[in-house]
Amino acid sequence: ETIKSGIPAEVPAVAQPLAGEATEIASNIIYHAQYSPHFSPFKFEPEQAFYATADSVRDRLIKQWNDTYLHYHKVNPKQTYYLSMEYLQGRALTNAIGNLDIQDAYSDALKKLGHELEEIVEQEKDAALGNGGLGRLASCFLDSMATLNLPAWGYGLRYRYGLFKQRISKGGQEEIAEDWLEKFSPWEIVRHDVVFPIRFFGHVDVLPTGSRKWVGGEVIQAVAYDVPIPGYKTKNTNSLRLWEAKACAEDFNLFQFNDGQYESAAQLHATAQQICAVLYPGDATESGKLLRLKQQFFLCSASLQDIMFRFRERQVGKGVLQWSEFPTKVAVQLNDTHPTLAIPELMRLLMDEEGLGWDDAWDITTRTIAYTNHTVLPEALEKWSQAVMWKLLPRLMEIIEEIDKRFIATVQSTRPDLETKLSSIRILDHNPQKPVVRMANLCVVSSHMVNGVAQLHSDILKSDLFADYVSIWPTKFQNKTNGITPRRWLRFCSPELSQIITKWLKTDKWVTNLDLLTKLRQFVDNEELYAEWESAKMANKQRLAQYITQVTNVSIDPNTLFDIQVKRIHEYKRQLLNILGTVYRYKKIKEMSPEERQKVTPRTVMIGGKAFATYTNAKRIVKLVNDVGAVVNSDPEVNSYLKVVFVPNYNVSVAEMLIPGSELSQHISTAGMEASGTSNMKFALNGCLIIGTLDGANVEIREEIGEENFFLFGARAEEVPRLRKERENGLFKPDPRFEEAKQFIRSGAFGSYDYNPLLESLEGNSGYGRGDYFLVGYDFPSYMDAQARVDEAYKDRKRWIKMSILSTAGSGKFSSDRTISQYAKEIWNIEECAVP
Ligand code: GL9
Repeated sequence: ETIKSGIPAEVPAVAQPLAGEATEIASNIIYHAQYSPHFSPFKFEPEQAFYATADSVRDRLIKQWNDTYLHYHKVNPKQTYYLSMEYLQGRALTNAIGNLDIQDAYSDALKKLGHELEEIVEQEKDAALGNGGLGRLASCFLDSMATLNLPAWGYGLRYRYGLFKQRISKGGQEEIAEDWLEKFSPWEIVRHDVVFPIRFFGHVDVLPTGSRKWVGGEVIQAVAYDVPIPGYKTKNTNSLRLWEAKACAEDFNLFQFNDGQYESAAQLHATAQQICAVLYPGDATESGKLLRLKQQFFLCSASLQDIMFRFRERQVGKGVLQWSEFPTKVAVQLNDTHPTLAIPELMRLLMDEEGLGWDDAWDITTRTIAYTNHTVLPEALEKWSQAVMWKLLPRLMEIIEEIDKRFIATVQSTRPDLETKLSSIRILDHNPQKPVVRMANLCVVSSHMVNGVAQLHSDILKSDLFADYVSIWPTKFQNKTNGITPRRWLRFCSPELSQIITKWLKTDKWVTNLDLLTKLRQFVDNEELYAEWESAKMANKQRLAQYITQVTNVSIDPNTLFDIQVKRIHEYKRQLLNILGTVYRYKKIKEMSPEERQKVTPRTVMIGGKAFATYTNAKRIVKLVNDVGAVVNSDPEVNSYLKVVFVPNYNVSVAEMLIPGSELSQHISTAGMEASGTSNMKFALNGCLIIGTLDGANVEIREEIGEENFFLFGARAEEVPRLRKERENGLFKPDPRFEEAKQFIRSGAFGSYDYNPLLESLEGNSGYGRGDYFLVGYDFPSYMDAQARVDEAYKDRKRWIKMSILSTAGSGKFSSDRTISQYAKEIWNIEECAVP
């Protein structure tokens, strides 16, 4: 109590180093509470306790992180650099003390100081520098790279405002800027000594030697902020280097400022600030597009200058600098096309700054760079206006033109049969309406390896999107099925279930060797395991129920089936299928007699996710879910059999609460459209059953856990084009249940909001926003049948628990440790470099 209210007088007593780790930690926390200059030293409320705790954890991280850097520097192994515009890190405290294996000591230490660790970790804001699966994958990869002792770093941008905070009001979703740096982040270390200049605009000069040089324009400085990434129970602590933009003091015009012209005096400072202001600035306007392109180049140029600096530094004393050895020391992985500019930028730096010729630079670039494709959705395949590129990045455009020209020449001389395909496989698209650069094509042509993120997706890339390239480079294309880190997504988010697994396997080695989970199959008929499993799941459901009540004011019953769909709101992910099915269920329960209702499997349907701010139909879906929830939850005839809640502001921390408490989760995208999905893996790992289509990684999850433990429905990917054709030809006959559900919404059962535009997207045979492109109507009947199988299965408690155990037991393949080992061996050619 005294510590909480006013520490100065009491501190020396606590600071007396007594024996025991917890006591040492407690005094270290107190030290930080007193001497870190962030807060008044007289307060020790949960917020101050969090920052002091984080600072004390950071001391340990910095030590390991320095040791790791020095070790890599000495050994000089080949190192991977993961370039990504997005990282969805979430909170770091639980993960850091868990990976450092000092959780208990920290918990005890905080108790001594009058706080509970569980409450303290809640104080941390999520670092949400990403949109969804792609960004979270990058974060899982960082965890696995460190855990596997791989010399591998992440590079990204330090956005001031990450993903928006979602608030739900009468009108639906509202977006609010989320300031994760409002106080400060205890995890980042600013590196004032690591600064690189980044040029925009300007022009290209031809020097007397004939070489070319990009000059003029504006030059912004990239400053490094490092976030230490600890591995699980290892000393290796890698780095996530985030770039921040700033202008130089020389760019501040004192004369103008003193003349009262404040804005023009600091113009470049303002321009610099825009670069890292927000994650994914809206790109509907020309200025928005330009800003996004600036961000991409900023990441690529800063990271490559840094990588080349390090290569040079580590080659010192080894004679003349051999740039041809660069690919034996450096692997660069492009996380989607967002960092494509790394290709022409590496070419530029090698040629214009290091004086190499085209052929040598090209050889080095292509051996260094590899590209991961994360989507086949046409709207996500980046195309940049050639005019904008010439203006912003004139020298890079020259290089891209040359790559395009040489690619065409090679195809023409070696593959005359591809002449007719050239216009679609070349990099530049010179169509007169809007000439563009096709970034995916640039990536495929310039990378030594290209991979998809689940087997089905990789197959589709080979047979469809990149088919012509496969005929040119048959061995360039690979699959690397995504994975998730078992630390954050089981060990730390569900200590209850983890303990049971450890007890039955008689080891906790599964945390780094997830395949060991298959051994749970031996006990799949053991009553004692069933009882423990069920009570752990129940504890997680209770925790979740409390959370839901706290954020939505809806009370939910932990004895009902917890059915969850959480992910970005998108028409292809088909939250609309879920809510239409739920509406139908509601209507049927309402029509039942009280006796019939007794046979219903009671459910709580939870849907959560953010809609992109300008995606109208996605926002209508959010509103519909909320409107349905309001009616169903207040209907006394039905609400003990069905509740519908929209979980607001879905993010990493919310996921850590929802997933352990889930029993059924929905992964119901139109087949062929979800490249992989990764939350499906998290749910399965936590013993949650999946209702899903044969899409993305669902296919492999079903293979691993057994088809009898997976509620499958819906069209297959190869049927989709035919089904769309048939529909266009007016051959589709909707199921009466589907019509009934839509009609019920139209009748105003869920309020007076006009849902016609949304429902019309599911109707008609074709046309923009019509024609049910995502086949909700086609899949509806088989979806309802699968849901009926779910209801039946849930009634048989033993059968359900058995399926739940088998889900966890079959999830070993989906560890990101497995994914990263495959990247390391089959793409990067890097090896473990453990810090002794
Ligand atoms: C995505 C795919 O849509 C997912 O299916 C995949 O699991 C992840 C990671 O590979 O990548 N591609 C993509 O652009 N996003 C993905 O989630 N989108 C967002 O991250 C918002």
